[in-house]
Amino acid sequence: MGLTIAQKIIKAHMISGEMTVGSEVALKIDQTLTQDATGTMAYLEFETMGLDRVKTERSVAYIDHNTLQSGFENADDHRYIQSVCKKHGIYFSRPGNGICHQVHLERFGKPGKTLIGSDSHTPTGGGIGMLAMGAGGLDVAVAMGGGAYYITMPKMYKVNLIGKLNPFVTAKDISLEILRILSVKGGVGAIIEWGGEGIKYLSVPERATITNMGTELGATTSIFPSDEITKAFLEAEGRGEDYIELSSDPDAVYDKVIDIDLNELKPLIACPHSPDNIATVESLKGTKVDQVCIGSCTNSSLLDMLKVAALLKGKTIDPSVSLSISPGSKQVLTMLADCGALSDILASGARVLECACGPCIGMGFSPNSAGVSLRTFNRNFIGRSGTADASVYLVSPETAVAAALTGYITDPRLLGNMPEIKMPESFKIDDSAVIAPASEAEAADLEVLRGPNIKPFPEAKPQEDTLSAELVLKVGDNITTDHIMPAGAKILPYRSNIPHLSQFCFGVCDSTFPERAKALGKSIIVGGSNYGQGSSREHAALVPMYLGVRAVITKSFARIHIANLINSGIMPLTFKNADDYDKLNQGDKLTLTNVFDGMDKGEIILKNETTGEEFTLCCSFTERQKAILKAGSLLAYTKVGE
Ligand code: MIC
Ligand code: SF4
Repeated sequence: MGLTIAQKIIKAHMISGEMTVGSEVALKIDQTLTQDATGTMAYLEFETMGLDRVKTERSVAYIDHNTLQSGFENADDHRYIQSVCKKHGIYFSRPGNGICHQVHLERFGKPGKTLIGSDSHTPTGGGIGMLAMGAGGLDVAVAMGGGAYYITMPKMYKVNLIGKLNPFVTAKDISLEILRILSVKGGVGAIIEWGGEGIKYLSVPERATITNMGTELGATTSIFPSDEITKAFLEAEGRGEDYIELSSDPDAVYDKVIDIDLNELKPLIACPHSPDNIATVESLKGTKVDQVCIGSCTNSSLLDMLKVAALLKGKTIDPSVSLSISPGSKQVLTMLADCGALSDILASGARVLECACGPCIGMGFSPNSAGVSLRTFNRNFIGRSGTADASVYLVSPETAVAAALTGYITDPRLLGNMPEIKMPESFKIDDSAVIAPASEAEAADLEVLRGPNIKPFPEAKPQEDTLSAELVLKVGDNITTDHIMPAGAKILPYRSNIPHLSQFCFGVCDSTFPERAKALGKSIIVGGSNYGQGSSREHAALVPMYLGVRAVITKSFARIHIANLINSGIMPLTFKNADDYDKLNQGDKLTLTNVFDGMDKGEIILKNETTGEEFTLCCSFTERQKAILKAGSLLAYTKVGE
């Protein structure tokens, strides 16, 4: 039987396990990336495990999320990360050099290699044929130390692109179309391979937009073949030697095949507050817009920015709209400046922000009260922009420009002819903002610089055979890690200070949660389906653990979050019968007995002491996961194993 692209890479990197859907496989990881919002914790974990030099082929630490320095906290964390990188063999991409995924694609990614990153949009690397996955910081720390990365062997989906996109219809619209078809949980447990005739018209940045947003489907990752287009991109980056050809076998077998006819596709828009709440732009025409943001790891490539500049050239944005543009990398910004496109952007009245995540994670540029914001980003979860009552819509750069010019949601096809964009044959290469680590000999004497914002890890408690605890919080379907552990300018600087962060846990759902959970000392959370979707932030597990949460019971979980829960010693359990969800209420006293025996059997009995009812909960822990839960956390387990 033939293999898919992902199966070929998995096979070449498999340390143990079997390529049977649902079973655990351990993978050798070639490259890692971190960003600063998850990185500080990941490097603290790396140090705690007593690891010395990284064992990967390439590990890079990016500073792109917490670039707002309104106090000492972020600056101290940057300094910590820079010093830890120098000592332990990690390349350090300075603030201003760009968004991790954009820079990694430009400078470091390689087809056929494995990459894990402490950021959920790491699958951006799938645009050049990498097996690139988001992971919790602790898993990235382990991989940096040479340890395996464990995944549940996913199903294989194939999306065939038929035909060619019409003008003003873009890769972003393809991403929104697949979200319309599959929803935010439609990709859970699957790797999505993109193919068909239509891919030959898609450049690497366009492919990367699609694999980036595959994260919103809940997919393990998304991947394109590595072909002549990949080769041309790598050559333009001066990295022709990194190219290898990669495609699926003609007789590869897929669990699901979806066709998308590009000729039929229209400009699409994701409405508040979920990336799969899709409508056509046409159907929302005339909606007043207050703010437009162009950038983020989804749409900040040179190609995106040149299109935006060409559409803005000679025009002025509507006086009622505030427009921000964040180029994805220093390379993009420099090339925009060199060719004059940056002047066209500035002349239109846009505000140019630094090459960073910025508004995407609520680090500045929050909309006005009840404002409407159109963003080329990948997430529009409630409150993420920093304004609780804002309505955020996700669109392509072309649709964003149409709104900035008119002040209303406008079909970009009404902008006239799409100017022809010529991509340069080679990109401007300047890696001076990437600082190489010290040699092993020099590293021994180097000091790691820590600021006062770095607080000790919360101590995890081993799971017990009987768990009696109160149901402290009951939430619904599709709870994101932004609900569990919000981000934004006021909270993000405290990513290395769990006690401080804990005050904001579940703030958008119930601001009394932290206090109530702390008072109980031991508690259980109940959720609906796809619990923990979105960001990879392990803080969404570490903080509940700090607050005493011992188990989370749901209809289903998102992939990265379930791993983060186990790593933090919290038991993820699912209802055997989904209707039992309705039989539990906040405040109920719950007991799980014979937990250890139940872990082995895959079924644990839950007794609701308040109502007297009993239900069966399911779990499928591997031996390694059971040992982690019994030790209390992955860190404790790793130490025990020493
Ligand atoms: C996000 O887009 O939500 C983030 C911020 O990049 C996160 C990482 C984080 O929370 O630090 C992600 O996608 O994993
Ligand atoms: Fe940064 Fe936004 Fe991309 Fe997350 S989704 S990495 S916050 S640009």
